[in-house]
Amino acid sequence: MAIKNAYILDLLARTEKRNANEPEFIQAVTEVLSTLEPVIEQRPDLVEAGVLERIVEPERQIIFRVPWTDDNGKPQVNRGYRVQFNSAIGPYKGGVRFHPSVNLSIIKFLGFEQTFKNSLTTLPMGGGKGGSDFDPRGKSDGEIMRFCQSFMTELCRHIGADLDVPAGDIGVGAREVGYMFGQYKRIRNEWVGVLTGKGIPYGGSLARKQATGYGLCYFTNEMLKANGMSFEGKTVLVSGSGNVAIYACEKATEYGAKVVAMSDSNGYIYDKNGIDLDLVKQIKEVERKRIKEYVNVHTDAEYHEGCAGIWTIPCDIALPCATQNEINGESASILVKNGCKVVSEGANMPSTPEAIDTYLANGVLYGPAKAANAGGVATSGLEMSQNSIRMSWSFEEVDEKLHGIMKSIFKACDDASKTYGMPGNYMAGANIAGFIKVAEAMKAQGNV
Ligand code: NDP
Ligand code: 2IT
Repeated sequence: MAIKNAYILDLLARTEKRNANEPEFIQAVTEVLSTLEPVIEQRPDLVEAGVLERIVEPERQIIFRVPWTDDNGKPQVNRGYRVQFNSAIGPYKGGVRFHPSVNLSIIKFLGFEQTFKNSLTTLPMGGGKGGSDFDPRGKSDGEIMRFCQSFMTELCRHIGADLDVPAGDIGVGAREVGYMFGQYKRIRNEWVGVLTGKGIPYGGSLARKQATGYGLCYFTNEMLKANGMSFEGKTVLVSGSGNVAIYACEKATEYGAKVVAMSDSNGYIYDKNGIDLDLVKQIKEVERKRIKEYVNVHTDAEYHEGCAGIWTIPCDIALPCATQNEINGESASILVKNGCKVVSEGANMPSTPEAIDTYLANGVLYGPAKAANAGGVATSGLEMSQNSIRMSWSFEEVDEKLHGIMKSIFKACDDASKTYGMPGNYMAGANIAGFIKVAEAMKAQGNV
């Protein structure tokens, strides 16, 4: 979207200058600021309070050395990050990503997005994100444990149940959260809900594992309903085959859709009969192998090398659930040409700006990440509540709360898009609704 407001253009230029060489962070900031023009015009008080200048600057950025020893006894070193972005409405909250691509730009874009996403959940959580350029692929269980322990040995002094509560993200699931939780408890000598996504026997919440994928489908279902559509009988593409992708596939199938493709960072599978999700779970969750193993069992399915090819398969609905910028302008155009009507984001920022322009120009229903994938962190919020009251709720109770939250997130996006003159633009609606709550809190708390 072209930005016209002179104040926003100037702020963006200053932000770009201050954060040179951080393309993902600038991309996320540009997207949000480009949709805030109508709010800024109506709310000069927020500009006067310096809310925008402050909201694009993280409150605190921590970068640290993570030394660990591999199975051959050789010293290894990675870089750890925690960016505590915004605590206006609650303790910093957000996942930890272990992937070789991790750098400060990626952690800052994720922390920035998290601030607005967490605001949309209706729960009192600020925004934060962390991670490391450690590559978990091909590492033994012992190496993963030693890495997680070393990472937490440093991180533990910066986090706390009422201060900053990390969770999982790419490369960090229940196994890694378990090792980090154990190390925190040992060093700090206290049992508190300092991480979410924990295992069920030690304070984890039922339905947290399913929450991001299920939540994505709950949100998408609301968006479809509001536009006279449904999942029933639709052909769906789900990229990725990790935590978010697997449970998005499960719920979309439950809603009557047929998921025909999934992927990992090496390639994608196409099964015209519909994905056999039990097999995908076995390959990815149990055996931790590559998605191409799928065609050894289903010999009539196809495997293709490369990630982008998945978007060339004709579909009604695309659910990108792998990583940032996985759909570019070219892939978006192919999706549209093949009749895709809906793109709803499980991953964080999976669509490039050119891809988003293509959706909006072609009337594709677009569910933006910070709203559509907020079910994961919302359920993390429910895990924090359960830990605080020292209770655990049933799967059904948590799932019902999650469903209610996703409905209210869709309504907030829809209402804001209408109030600010952009009906059906849920990206603008999500940014505006998420922003206003944080901005009001920041203004009320003074220039801190
Ligand atoms: P997982 O590690 O469980 O799965 C990630 C999946 O994406 C894997 O299939 C992985 O393939 C693939 N992938 C990762 N990086 C790339 C890449 N550079 N190119 C292509 N494929 C890639 O992570 P999650 O499922 O938890 O996370 C997926 C996305 O959802 C991320 O964007 C994350 O930020 C977002 N998200 C996660 C939430 C959660 O609760 N977990 C909540 C909200 C958003 P491979 O195995 O080959 O690496
Ligand atoms: O991007 C995200 O929202 C997550 N990775 C989940 C964060 C959380 O704290 O559960």
